[in-house]
Amino acid sequence: MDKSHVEKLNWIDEIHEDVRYGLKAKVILDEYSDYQRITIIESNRYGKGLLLDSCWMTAEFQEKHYHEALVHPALCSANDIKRVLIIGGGDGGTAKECLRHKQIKNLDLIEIDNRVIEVCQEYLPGIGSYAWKDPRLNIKIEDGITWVSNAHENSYDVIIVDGSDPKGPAKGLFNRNFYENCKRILKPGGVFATQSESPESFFKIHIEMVQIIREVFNFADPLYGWVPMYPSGWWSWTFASKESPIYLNPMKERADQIKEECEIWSIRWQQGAFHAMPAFVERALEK
Ligand code: SPD
Repeated sequence: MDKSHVEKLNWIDEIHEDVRYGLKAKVILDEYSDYQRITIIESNRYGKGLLLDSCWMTAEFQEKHYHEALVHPALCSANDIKRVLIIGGGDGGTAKECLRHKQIKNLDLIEIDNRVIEVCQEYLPGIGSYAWKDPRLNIKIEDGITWVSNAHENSYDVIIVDGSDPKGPAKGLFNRNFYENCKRILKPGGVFATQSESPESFFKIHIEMVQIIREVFNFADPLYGWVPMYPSGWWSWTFASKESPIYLNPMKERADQIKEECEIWSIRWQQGAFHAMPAFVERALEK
């Protein structure tokens, strides 16, 4: 493949605590929605990508690292997966991975910013792909925090939080009240999943998130992987359940139906990723 089709590239950086995480790319859209700055870039290295408020969210050749890690540990382990909720996820990548599971009957996607969906459908159509046309997908343009506080108890088998970083419209997705509502609306035998930031770049946020989610649900564990374009490249996703850590044990028959199309996730990868906790993180979580 000719890797030099995008010409006149500039460095596009996410700047975080005196470090730059950058990619050579061309800006093809840069605008402000009612909630945030939305930027679409095109690069040779990772294809087209999305930034929100100047933070990397996803890119065509990076999205599987993030979305498979967020979705499949939960969907391969919850007792039932008929009714699934996504909070955020406006690029469609989380929905696409979910809908590979045939047992899902209803997938609610609650995105606060309609413009993110429109822009991703236009510029990054491969990330949501077939999900946008799947009749099981119900998109609601609403605040996810309000949605979980209004939803009936025991109404979802799996809840997946695919928000951005804890500032701007996603800030409320990182607090105890939000997690308590998620627990309330999660069915028995259900699994909660959230992206939980980088243990290197966002150490304090990461540790606090895992501790609070553990206190709220009783069982919660982070899984560690990588999304090279994110700050430090090292990322985490945290899974929780009310009765036992069922998310640690993916079901083989569920894995068998998705594994051929996975680039990162496998039962083997998941087992390693839950165990790949550095000693300093383990110590911090024990405090
Ligand atoms: N700093 C990046 C945090 C990423 C959160 N979600 C990304 C959206 C991908 N669907």
